Amino acid sequence: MPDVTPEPSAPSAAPESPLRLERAGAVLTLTLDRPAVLNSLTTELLRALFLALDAAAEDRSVRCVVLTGAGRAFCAGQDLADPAISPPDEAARASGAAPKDIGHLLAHFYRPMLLRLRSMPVPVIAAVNGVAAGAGANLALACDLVVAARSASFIQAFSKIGLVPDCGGTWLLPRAVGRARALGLAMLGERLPAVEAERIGLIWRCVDDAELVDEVGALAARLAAMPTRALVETRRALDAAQQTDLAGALDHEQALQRELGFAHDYQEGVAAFMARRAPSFSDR
Ligand code: LHQ
Repeated sequence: MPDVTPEPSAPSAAPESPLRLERAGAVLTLTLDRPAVLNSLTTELLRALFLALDAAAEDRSVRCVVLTGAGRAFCAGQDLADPAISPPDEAARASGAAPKDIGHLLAHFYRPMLLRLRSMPVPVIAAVNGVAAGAGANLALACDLVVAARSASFIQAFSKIGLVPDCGGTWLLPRAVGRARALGLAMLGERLPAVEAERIGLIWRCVDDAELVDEVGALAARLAAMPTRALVETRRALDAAQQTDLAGALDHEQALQRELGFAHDYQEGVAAFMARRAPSFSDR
C-alpha cells in the first residue's frame, strides 16, 4: 500500500513563485498563486506549471496531483495585462507598433503545458475553488476529475475578447457536453454555475464550499492508493476511443488488458480480493 498519510509539507518553490507546491503523502498539490489578479496566467506561471508537472511525472513517489487556486478564484485565464500579449496602445500603434503574435504564446507555453497535463502518469484532480474563466476554465476541464465548490463557476470568456476557446477547449467541450452545449457555452461566454456544470456533465462533482478541501483531499488519497497505471491507461483508452470504431476500441481494450494482466497490480488486486484483504498497489 503506498504511503498516503498526510505529512507536513516542505516549501518547495521560491516564496515569490506564482505556483505553490505542497506534498501530503503521495499527493502533490499545485496552487496557482496570484490571488490579486484571480490567478491569471503569465508566461512565468505557465512555465512553472509545466516544470512542476514534469517533475511530478518523473517522481515515482507522486501518485496523484491536485490543481487549485489561491484566494477567491481558480483562474481567470490569460493575464490580459501581461506585456507578452497586450495589444499596443493608440500612441504605440500610431508610431507603427504591431500587435503581438499571441500564437507564439500558445505554441511555446500553453501547448506544452496542456499536453504535459493530459499525459501525466498519475491522475490529476482540479479543485475549482472559485471562478474559472477562459484558459482557466479549460485548464480545469483538462484534468481527469473536476470537483468544484458550489460558489465556483465556469466562463468560456474568449468570445468577449474576439478569440476562440483555447487551452484545449475546442477539443474538450464538445466531448464533454456535446456540440450544442459546447457552442452555447463558447459563443455566449456566459457564467455557468458549478451546480449547472455538474448537471450537464461538464464536471465530476459540485460540493459545498466548506467541504471542497476535505472532499478533494479524501478523493486524492483514494486515487493515490489505487492502481495508478490502470487509471492512466483508462484515460488514454477513453481519449483514443473517440477516434476509432467499436472494433478498434475492442482491439485497444484487449491489448491493454493483456499488458495489465501481466503487471503487479492485477495480480495483487485479484490476490487481495481472494484473500479478503486490502490490496497494496504499486505500479506507476
Ligand atoms: C485580471 C484578469 C485577467 C488580468 C481578472 N488578466 N487581470 C490566450 C493567449 C493569448 C491571449 C489571450 O487569451 C488567451 C486565453 C484566455 O484565457 S482568453 C480569456 C482571458 N480571460 C478573460 O477574459 C477573463 C477576464 N476576467 C473577467 O472577466 C473577470 O475578472 C471574472 C469574470 C473572471 C471575475 O470577475 P470579478 O469577480 O468581478 O473580478 P474582477 O473582474 O473585479 O477581477 C479582480 C481583479 O483581477 C481585477 O483587478 P483590480 O486591480 O481591478 O482588482 C481584474 O482586473 C483582475 N483580473 N481577470 N484575465
